[in-house]
Order: sequence, then C-alpha cells, then structure tokens
Amino acid sequence: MKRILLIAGLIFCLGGFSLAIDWSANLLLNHDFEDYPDGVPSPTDWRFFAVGGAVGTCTRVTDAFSGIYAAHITWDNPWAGGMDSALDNIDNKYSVTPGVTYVAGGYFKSSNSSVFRIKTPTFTGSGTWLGSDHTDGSAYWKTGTADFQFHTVEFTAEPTAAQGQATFQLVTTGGGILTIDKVFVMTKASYDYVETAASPSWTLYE
Ligand SMILES: [Ca+2]
Repeated sequence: MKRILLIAGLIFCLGGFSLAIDWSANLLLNHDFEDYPDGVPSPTDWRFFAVGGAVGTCTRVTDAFSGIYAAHITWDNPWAGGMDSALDNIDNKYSVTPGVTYVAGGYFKSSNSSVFRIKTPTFTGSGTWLGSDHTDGSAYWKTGTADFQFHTVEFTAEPTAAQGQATFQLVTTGGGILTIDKVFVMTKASYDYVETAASPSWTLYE
C-alpha cells in the first residue's frame, strides 16, 4: 500500500514541483476538507474563529486543489490590537513525540496580496500551550499568484510536548483572502519533497 501511495505521489505534479508524500501518514483529520457541509463556518474537525474585533469568514468553495471542496477564509481588518482570526484544529490536536521533527503544510492561493502564515503550536499532555518560543513552526508568505502553491514549515517537539495544533492564519493589513486545501502534518521521516523547479512565486514574507 505504501508503495502504491508513493508512486501516486511521484506522478503528482504541480507547476514544476514533484511531490512524493505518503499521505497516509497525515496526522490531520479531514485534511482535504471534503467533509464540509454547506452553510457551516468551517470544515468538519476544524474551527474558524475571529476574535478581538476581527471580522472574517470561512466558507466552502469548489475552487479546490484536490477533491471537490476547499476552505476559503477572509480577513477584513488591519493587523492590529487583539484582533485574530484563523482556521485551526484546536479540538482535534494530534499527538507529538518529543525530539521528533515534523513537517506541516498544504496548498494555498489568493487573488490579492494577502499575507498568511502556517503555525504549529504545541502543548503539554494536559493541554497547556508551550508558548510561541517553544516548538511553534511559523512562517509568513505573501501571495503573488492566483494559482495554488505548496508551502511548509518544520518543527521539532520539545521534551514536554505531547500535542500539536495546525493553524492557518491571514495576517495581512487591510484585509485578505485565502483558499486552503489538502493540508497536512506528518513526521519528517514520513515526508519526502523534492523541489525540481524555481521557488514558488509566493515569497517568504519575513
Ligand atoms: Ca479538497
């Protein structure tokens, strides 16, 4: 089975990138957002939130990278104060093993100059957040294309980490939009990604 999945990954290409990912190792539930009833604010197993005065939405769209559905989020505020808005899996955290390195990522697109980030906060077994200085994989990208692009972050679980969370967040000033599909977190040992062309046209923002 693993060999079949690997072959499927090898023949799977996007814009010059050859991917070889064992998707069966994905730790995220409903990672392709295919379980996404119409009219609800987030895909099953996921949570969309907007707090601190932030105004945002999350909707099901059929402009998907794979399958039928993707999640489409908007952010209508300047990035200021306590405003925050994101799609995350806070109620379905995955288990992590201290010392193990993980890769988180997925496919993202936006038709404007939105800035977004992937975050991977980690927690103790009792659910205490270890804090932003501890094992949070985090990176920002600024969009430059309307095509889906593949982005990842890496993190290594610290000695007290037992659970992890995946968060996809718009942090752009003046509003933004982002379509998300086929996301994942898996051990780096399960992940194999070979870049065969130029870097994505979405640039690393900071
Ligand atoms: Ca999908």
